Amino acid sequence: MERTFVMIKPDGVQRRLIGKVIQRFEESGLKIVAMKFLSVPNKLAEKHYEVHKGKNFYNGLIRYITSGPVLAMVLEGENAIEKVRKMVGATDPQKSMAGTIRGDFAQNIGRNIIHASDGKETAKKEISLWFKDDELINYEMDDEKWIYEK
Ligand code: IDP
Ligand code: MG
Repeated sequence: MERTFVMIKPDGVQRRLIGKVIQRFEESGLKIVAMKFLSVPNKLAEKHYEVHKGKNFYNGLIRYITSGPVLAMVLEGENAIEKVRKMVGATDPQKSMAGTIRGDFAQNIGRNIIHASDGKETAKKEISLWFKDDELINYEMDDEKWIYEK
């Protein structure tokens, strides 16, 4: 099992898309192991997007992500990192496939409603940046034997 960090960005919250987005993850069989609704402090935003520092969209990106509350979560499942990235779709909603979250709910690269970790290293880093160890809940889902071959 693998864990990944996912965040519904301020535009996703403002557009009341939280329920629809989470429904997709739940229905796919992914398990929620942590969740938190928060206003992102500047420092956290800067750490989260540290790799983009210096790029022309960086300042706008920090303003965007701190512009209103976000829903941060950790999802767990088989191959969860890649699975969630596929469900989220390409960074630019003009290029994301229909059927993906960005493809279905977004129009513009600067307002693409959701974040998801892009690899094992970033997932590990982002989960520990956004959540304390004791905020990650270990538990069994009763339908796991129907989701996975066990
Ligand atoms: P990702 O979110 O799909 O991993 P990244 O390339 O890591 O995409 O970029 C992080 C975020 O920065 C994007 O989700 C988007 O919000 C923003 N971003 C990336 N490229 C641009 C751009 O060219 N203009 C405006 N915002 C951008
Ligand atoms: Mg990224």
